[in-house]
Amino acid sequence: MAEIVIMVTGSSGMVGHGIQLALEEDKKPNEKWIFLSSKDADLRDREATKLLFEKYKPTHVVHLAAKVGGLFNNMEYNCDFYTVNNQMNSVVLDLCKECKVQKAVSSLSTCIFPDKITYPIDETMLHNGPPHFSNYGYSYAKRMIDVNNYVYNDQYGCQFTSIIPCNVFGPHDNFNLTEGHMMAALIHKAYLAERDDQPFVIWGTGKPLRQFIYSVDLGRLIIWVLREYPEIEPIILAVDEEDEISIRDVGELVIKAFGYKGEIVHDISKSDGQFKKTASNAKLRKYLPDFKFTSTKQAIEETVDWFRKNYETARK
Ligand code: NAP
Ligand code: GFB
Repeated sequence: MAEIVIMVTGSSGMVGHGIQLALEEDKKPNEKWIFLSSKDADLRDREATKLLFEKYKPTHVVHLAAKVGGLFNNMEYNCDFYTVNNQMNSVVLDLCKECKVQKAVSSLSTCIFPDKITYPIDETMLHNGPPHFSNYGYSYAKRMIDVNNYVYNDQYGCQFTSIIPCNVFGPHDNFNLTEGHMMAALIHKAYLAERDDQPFVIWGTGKPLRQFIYSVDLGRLIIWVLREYPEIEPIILAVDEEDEISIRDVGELVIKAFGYKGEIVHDISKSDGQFKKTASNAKLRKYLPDFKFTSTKQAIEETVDWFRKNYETARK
């Protein structure tokens, strides 16, 4: 069987580690996986990135590298989120074309869908209106990946596709209290609340709703998309709609995982961001009707356990 070389950009992050953990029980003898981080090259630099393609000669690319952040980080740096991601994505996908990569899988996000939309969201709605104001920079850069996938296929026959994960969390996330996503930030806050006997503060009202996918489950699904998914159109990788959960309920699962019995405080001076972005995984279920997601409760417990053991070295 022909060897395939899979180059994963942005693999030192949370989702990249999810793939590596998932591969531990799903290796194939003819697959050679190359895991890259920004230390290998700044993917905004075409010449440096071209050297990586020449060195590894990938037949497949999983493009995860991105400037990524939570609501509050996005609100403050929309220009950076747009320019950095747009530069990286253009360089990587054009080199995939130039180096005749057989298949490329990039990542979008359910937060980039139109803000005014009907629910549940599905893959056909991606460009049906402007995204939420809080992260329009990131959203438009990510939507251009989808446009790139179609124009490279139309003109060059490239097989480029993308995944649309809901909110992801897990080991190796960015636990920084202001830059990070909510789940990672709440885990860090609960750690400090327990250690320093201080209140556990949830920003906003706690009423917004989110779907959460565990990074290891997402890793399993990305491996499947790379190996089996045949379409150019993106595919939503989200837990079932009925597993959508409020921020407040997530906070309660987090402090329960720590055994913290102290006070929960809501800082309503902070924004709630999007109220909901309920996404349908019907397309995924059509392909993988029996896929089993890790429960959010169990995934939180495993991530809290990881964070306690790795507090000194975790990104925070
Ligand atoms: P992450 O933990 O922040 O990792 C980001 C990765 O990108 C790191 O490996 C980082 O390398 C690399 N990177 C950043 N800038 C780079 C540059 N200029 N050149 C080369 N590499 C660069 O992010 P993540 O949460 O794993 O997200 C991975 C992908 O999933 C992203 O495309 C993101 O949009 C998508 N996604 C994430 C979520 C979520 O909730 N986290 C939801 C939906 C989609 P260093 O470690 O060397 O800095
Ligand atoms: O994960 P998050 O920052 O981003 O979640 P989004 C924000 C929601 O969690 C808001 C509440 O309702 C916040 O009020 N929240 C409560 C907190 N406590 C905290 C906290 O300590 N930190 C944070 N960050 N939020 C992101 C997009 O939207 O979704 C990104 O901005 C990305 O681009 C990501 O795509 C997946 O889920 O609102």
